[in-house]
Amino acid sequence: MHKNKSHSKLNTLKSNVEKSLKQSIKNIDSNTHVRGESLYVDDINVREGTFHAVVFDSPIAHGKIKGIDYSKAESLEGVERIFTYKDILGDNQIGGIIPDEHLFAEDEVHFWGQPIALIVAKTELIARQARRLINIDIEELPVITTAKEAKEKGSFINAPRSFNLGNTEKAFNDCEYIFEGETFSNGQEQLYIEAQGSYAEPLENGNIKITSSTQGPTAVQKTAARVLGLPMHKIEVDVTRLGGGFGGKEDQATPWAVMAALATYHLKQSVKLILNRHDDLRMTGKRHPYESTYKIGLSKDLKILAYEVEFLQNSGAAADLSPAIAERTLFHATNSYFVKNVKSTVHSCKTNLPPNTAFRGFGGPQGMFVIESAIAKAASEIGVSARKIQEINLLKENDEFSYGQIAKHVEAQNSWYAATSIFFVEELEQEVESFNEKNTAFKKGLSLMPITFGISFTNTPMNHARALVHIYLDGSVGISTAAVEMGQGVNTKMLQIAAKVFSIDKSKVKIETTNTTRVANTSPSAASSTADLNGKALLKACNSLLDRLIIVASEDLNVSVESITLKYEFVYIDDKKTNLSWTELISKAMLNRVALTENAHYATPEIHFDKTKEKGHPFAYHVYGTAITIVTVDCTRGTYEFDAVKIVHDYGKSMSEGIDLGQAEGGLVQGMGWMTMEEIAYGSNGRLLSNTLSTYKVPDVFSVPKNIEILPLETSGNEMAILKSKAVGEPPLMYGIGAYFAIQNAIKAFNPNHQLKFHAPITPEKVLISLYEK
Ligand code: LUZ
Ligand code: MOS
Repeated sequence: MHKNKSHSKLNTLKSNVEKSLKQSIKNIDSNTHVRGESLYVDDINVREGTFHAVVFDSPIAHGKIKGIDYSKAESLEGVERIFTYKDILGDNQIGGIIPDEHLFAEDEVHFWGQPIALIVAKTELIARQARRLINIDIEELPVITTAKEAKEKGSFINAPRSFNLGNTEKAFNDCEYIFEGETFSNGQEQLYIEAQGSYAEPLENGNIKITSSTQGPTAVQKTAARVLGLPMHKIEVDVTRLGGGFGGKEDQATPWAVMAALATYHLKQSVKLILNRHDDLRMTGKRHPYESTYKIGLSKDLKILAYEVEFLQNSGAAADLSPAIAERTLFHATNSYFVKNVKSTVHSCKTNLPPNTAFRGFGGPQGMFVIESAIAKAASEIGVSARKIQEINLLKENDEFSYGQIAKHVEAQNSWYAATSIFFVEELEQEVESFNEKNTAFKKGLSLMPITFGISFTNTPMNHARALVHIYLDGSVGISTAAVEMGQGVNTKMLQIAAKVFSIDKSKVKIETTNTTRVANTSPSAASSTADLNGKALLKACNSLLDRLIIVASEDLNVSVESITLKYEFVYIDDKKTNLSWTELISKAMLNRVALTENAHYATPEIHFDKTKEKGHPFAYHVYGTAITIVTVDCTRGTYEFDAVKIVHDYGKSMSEGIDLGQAEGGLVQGMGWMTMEEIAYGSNGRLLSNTLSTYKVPDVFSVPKNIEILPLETSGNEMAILKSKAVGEPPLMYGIGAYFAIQNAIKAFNPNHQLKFHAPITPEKVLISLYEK
């Protein structure tokens, strides 16, 4: 075997990664974060006399409101006013994709935690005390909490969608093996460290400024204008930064911002509305739980010939982003595999849960879990390793996705073979096997998880961005884009782009807040696309300014434009340094009355999608990778610890290795949490039971893998990505799916009678039951 060679290659790669990490730029926010100086909504200096607001919400999941008595609450000392739907001058409507959601409930409530009124008082404490004094009389109506029940009762958000390729019915006739089954994956709480919040202030002439912890400033502006009955230009939305979003603030930061703005409009005084953790957990939607059924057919040589899948998405009580999320589930239903015959359908099922919403991966992980389950089932029944089926079916160049896009620059096999060879998977498998032979109380399990994730908003018209660049007369630079910094490091990437184009020190570049008056009509920071879209717009703006400055320099130095370059804050002629510095060049440009401001627009080229045919080319490119996960299960207790996760990830040509590694590690662990320990529970009455951090457990330092190794795939990158550095926000989350199957393999090693179940998360309780199942 090539054991030694492979191990020395691994060591070389690891030391290369360490070297590039040392040289890699540090997150520009790291100093203020560590010192506690970063400004979130709740840190902004408020005006004197600012009011504080608390939301009064539905105490049941479905009912008719018979009457509400606010009188006791209103008469509490310090309560200024209580706002309901009756105070709305525009539309009581916040639905984005489908107009099906009220800001404040009118006659009916549809989920536990649905906002009914806003209590505005001198302090938050008084508003909370007032909330307890409100008496509501509601007639209870039947409650639906599961997608299956909704489907049986015909309760849907919209019509189902289907992506189809080839002819599955015919293909099943040619299959040697056919397996069917059911899967369930639960929801997931975004659990941003900073809860939802907003601060609204009155400006002159009835204008309002909202500071919001939102991924989508334009959505806040648009919705506030609609609810208040104002033109959009009267609403300014500003975002400093977010303490995490994870999708939970793509759509669902909006209501709190609009409520604060509504109160500000009426009171002509600033109003702050910050949810506490308990209110946030109860009132906001989460990742969608999915109940799915599949049928998979394989040939004798383990080619997947046909795959049928039906997804039941638990959408909650209103559409929110559910239709878009359902669509992305279909886009990723076959994960990293080429399947010639696919029939996939998704139903967005309307239930009495808070409207479920975006969460890192956006329906993709739910789709991938089902095909990985189908493969695990087939492997177990046929008696081969899942790895074999996965490997044989990996996507290749020019394969067709079910949605018509032809796969180009495919790295599915490259990342797979890189991971299996660099990390020597056969040796790892042997170690697991020999451990399992020697031990009875503990068993190990290993799994592989390839990922393929499409980059672009699936809704083509959303793939655009703008950047506004000012060079000030002292040579310092200010940059505005639509990118929202939520801890992912996008501001650092934006700064790198400007510093690189102008060849100036990063201390000369400032990234401004995200503000709708500077950059308008924006898409949210989402879909892993923020750095690509905003970065490409910024690159364009900076390059236009650079062209202009080069002309100034060439005229000043009396040489041709072609001979001029800017390097390390000096002008060079044919690679020879001149005495003309960046700062002097800017002064000369000012004297010559050259514009030092530029605004540029970028729209992703080549992409399109036809929803009437469900075919097209929706993605700019795909991100690939492969994870190897090894777990040890304690067979007495049902608990488990992850020995290692070893990944080869396709970063393209990373522009910020440290930031990208942080995204990859964070995504992995978040995905593992979804698959293993994060258990959302609702009562049959629709009440959230996992409503505290003691009953909803997310990964901590004790539950992360003991060893995480993430190596970059050697690749030339992709031109559609910013500086060839591929999108990294969401794809790594899906490596976490491997955790489920690693645990399942360990259970099988202990209990050969175990009938595979695909019901995530695979909590220690479920593991224990499976270990001793007869
Ligand atoms: N948001 C969105 C997303 O509106 N469209 C998308 O395609 C998407 N994908 C991932 C995450 N958020
Ligand atoms: Mo999203 S799930 O807000 O990229």
